[in-house]
Amino acid sequence: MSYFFSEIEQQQYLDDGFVFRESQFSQEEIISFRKIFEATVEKAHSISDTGKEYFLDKKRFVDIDYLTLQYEPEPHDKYLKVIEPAHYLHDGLDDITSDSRITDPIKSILSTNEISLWTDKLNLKRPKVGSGFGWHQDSPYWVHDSEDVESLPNVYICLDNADQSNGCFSVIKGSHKLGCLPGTFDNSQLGGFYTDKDYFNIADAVDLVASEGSLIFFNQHIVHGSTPNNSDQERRAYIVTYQPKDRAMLKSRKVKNIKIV
Ligand SMILES: O=C(O)CCC(=O)C(=O)O
Repeated sequence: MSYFFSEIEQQQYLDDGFVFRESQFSQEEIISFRKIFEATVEKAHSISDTGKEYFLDKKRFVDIDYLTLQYEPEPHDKYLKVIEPAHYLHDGLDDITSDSRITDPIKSILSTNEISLWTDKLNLKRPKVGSGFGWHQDSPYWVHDSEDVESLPNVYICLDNADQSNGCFSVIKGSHKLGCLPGTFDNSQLGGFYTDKDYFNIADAVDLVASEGSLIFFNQHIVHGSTPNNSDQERRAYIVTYQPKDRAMLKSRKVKNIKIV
């Protein structure tokens, strides 16, 4: 079975900057993914004390070797928000990143059969405490470290049903065509990473209401974000970014080619 993009999807990716595939994994697989996700979170908590703590805009971060843990802002600063890169903490994540339902469409986007990992992260967004992600692009974070920022497609794997109430993923349709956009200037430390709202059209925002097991393939330049999780439901996501084979990963500068299955 292969899962490459159809011509229509290929065109959609070019035109809109994303392709949404509903319910790609079975209930059993989702349960197994969640177990891996939560074991990874537990592992991250268990080693957090060994890392170097710092604060940016009052948000707490911990670096442990190549790993960065980002915590929710106060008063929820005991809760993890993001773990990146996550695959160091659990071997089970390797099976997910090499699953052909995920990698075939990435191969379609990159027009190559051989790919490697750029980075991967777990976004936790816990019930009632999970904060949002302001509108931003990923490319400005990566442009100085990647040898080719044009070749870094992402996939967002939905581990829970998500809608507006728990902060589903949202994109500005078509904004990937604008390339790397200017950040905001508000004297904060992280402001430069949020996209200046004068450079995109908020009317083009699409909330990607998704059921668990859905996949969202999205371009590294697309402006995206999400609102806080004010509900009592989880909204967990695993986001993986790929590149052509034999290229160094974002943080470690090691190469992690994806095995061909
Ligand atoms: O998890 C989300 O809703 C957004 C994540 C995101 O924008 C990011 O990790 O760059």
